[in-house]
Amino acid sequence: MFRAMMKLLNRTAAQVPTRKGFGGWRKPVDSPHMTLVGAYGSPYSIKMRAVLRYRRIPHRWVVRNSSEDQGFPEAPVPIIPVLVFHDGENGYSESMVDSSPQIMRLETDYSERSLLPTDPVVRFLDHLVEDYGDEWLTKVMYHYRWHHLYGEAIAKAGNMLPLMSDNQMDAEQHRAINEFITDRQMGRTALVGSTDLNRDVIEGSFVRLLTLLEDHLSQHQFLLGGRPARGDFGLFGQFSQLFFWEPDSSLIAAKCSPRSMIWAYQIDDLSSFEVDETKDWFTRDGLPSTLSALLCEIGRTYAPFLIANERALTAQESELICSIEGNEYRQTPFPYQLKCLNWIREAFGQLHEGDRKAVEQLLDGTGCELLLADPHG
Ligand SMILES: N[C@@H](CCC(=O)N[C@@H](CS)C(=O)NCC(=O)O)C(=O)O
Repeated sequence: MFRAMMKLLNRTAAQVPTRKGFGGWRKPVDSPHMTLVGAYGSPYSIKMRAVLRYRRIPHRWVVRNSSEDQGFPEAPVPIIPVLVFHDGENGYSESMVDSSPQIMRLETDYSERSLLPTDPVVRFLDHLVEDYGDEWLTKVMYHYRWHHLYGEAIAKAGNMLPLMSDNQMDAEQHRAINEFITDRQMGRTALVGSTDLNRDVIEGSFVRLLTLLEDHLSQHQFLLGGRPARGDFGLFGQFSQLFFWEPDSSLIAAKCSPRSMIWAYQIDDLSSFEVDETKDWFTRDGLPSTLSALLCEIGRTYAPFLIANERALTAQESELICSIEGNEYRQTPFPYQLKCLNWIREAFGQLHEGDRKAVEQLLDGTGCELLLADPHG
């Protein structure tokens, strides 16, 4: 074994057989349909890269501010990831932001390997799970990266994030950007809810989630059944950071839910996963109790938060206050998350009456039923 390895290592590049060398033929690489501009440390970017890989949509991955990040149409707001559509003639037709609308746009443009469960009721639940991942778990992610208690995590993120766009950056610039990013991000922890007051709520929700996922994943390959759905990617995006970057949360995850960590490695690149019609998504009549446990967790944390956020924004208050698991939770209200709540209500409103009834029954007692109530009705 050792000798075989040494032999391989000693070969010069010219001696290494290539596909061309064997057959005199090289398979053409599909020209990309789109470019995803993102960053390794951005949960939503890693989420979208995983979606493109699973859906087998030919794409380019470009790191924001790297030398390749040039000439793309400007996005409506300066956030990542940006999905840039190619026009088929070496140009670009459009740039769009926000991962959930990006996913839905891909659903209208491509039909193979869809992320939308066939049963409309389960499809609605999947929307809720994705949104919880995107908007609640991001608090957990930000907390374990930037909360003042986690010094090693802060040092790690500060050191690594600047290099993503230029790994040959000189030391002086590296130091300056490290300082800039660290100050800026630590100054924003309260904005997303990572404060001393909210610490128990945020950390408790992470551990409960891991525990229930461990149970779920011991029986099911994906969150919504035998093939991946939007919810898998929503949770995975934040987990890609919490599990594989942040030192403290990664240790907690390995201890509480090793299966979640392996599942996250799988979601990152499902390009070779074959969809098997006999292993489909769940249907409304076959939901396992472990999925209900996830819905209850969403109802314990994200639902009261969303409602309090709406209340505070409507009353033009500068702070939202709610009770989560008996603890007081406070944060500055967030207009984007009111949009999320309205998208949930819109999706619910678009269901046929029988499906709405089924969703109501399934969510009854989970805490998520709060989200369905029409505030004006
Ligand atoms: N709702 C967006 C969120 C995207 C987002 O917040 N991106 C962050 C990085 S992960 C960002 O670019 N923030 C801008 C900033 O920090 O200035 C999505 O689903 O993609």
